[in-house]
Amino acid sequence: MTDTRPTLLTGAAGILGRWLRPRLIEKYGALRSSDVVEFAPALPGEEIVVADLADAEAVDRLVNGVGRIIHFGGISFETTFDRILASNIAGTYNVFEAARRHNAGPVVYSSSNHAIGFYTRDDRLDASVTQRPDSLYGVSKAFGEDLASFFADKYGMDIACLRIGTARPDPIDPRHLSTWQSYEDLLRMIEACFAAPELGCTILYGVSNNDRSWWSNHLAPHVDYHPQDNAETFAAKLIPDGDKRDFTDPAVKYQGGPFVSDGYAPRRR
Ligand code: 15L
Repeated sequence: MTDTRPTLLTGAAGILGRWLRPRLIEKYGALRSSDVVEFAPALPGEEIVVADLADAEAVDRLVNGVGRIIHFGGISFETTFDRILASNIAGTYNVFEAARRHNAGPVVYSSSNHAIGFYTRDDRLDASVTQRPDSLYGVSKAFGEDLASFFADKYGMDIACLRIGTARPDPIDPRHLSTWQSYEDLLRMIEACFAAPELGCTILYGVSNNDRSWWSNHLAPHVDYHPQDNAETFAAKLIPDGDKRDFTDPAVKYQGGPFVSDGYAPRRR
């Protein structure tokens, strides 16, 4: 049966959130949009709620009464552990726990490729690989995935964790030839998650149909995702003379790119 409760989007003032809002309203109707910062104006069919995800009571009020949840809120870059702890670790726990209490969901959660960023560009990954986070930010996403697994196994919740590569209008860096996910394909992935008969805890790679992709979603056939875009269209522009980068540079060697090389200090024997 179709869920007529409003859909909740966290992180609604962010770049992805702003792009998604009108499209989610068009697809699912009433939308409750939330962020820690004020934003305006509300679109027709939209209710805006300013809430700090680290505040469990505020999140409880936010989640009360909603159906589908798109949890894209939190910090999306590397920063101090205190900030990551409040925003991403406590924040994601508060969202999942409120969803459990209020019988809300399914949940689509923005994990990140940085949960597996220490695999190299020669590795080919599916959802069965062990997490290899490349940053405290990546650790928080790995935690969110583990939390999703726990809530699915223990309480029967449906949560899709999207290991989003690089969601942006166009690829602008050679790394993006592997990691890019167009906004339209990201929306297709969200819709496919909500259309799935059951998710349990499903790990998906948020990536377009890139010739140079490192990632496969073959372990999630229950999510009918058919990406339409391919970063290869931009290859001639991004690497006109072929890929001449230094493949021993950690920012190139590892899938997480600059998140790996930031502060990188390998063991010396
Ligand atoms: C992410 O998880 C970040 O939020 C985003 O800003 C990009 O850096 C992206 O990963 C990426 O790896 O390109």
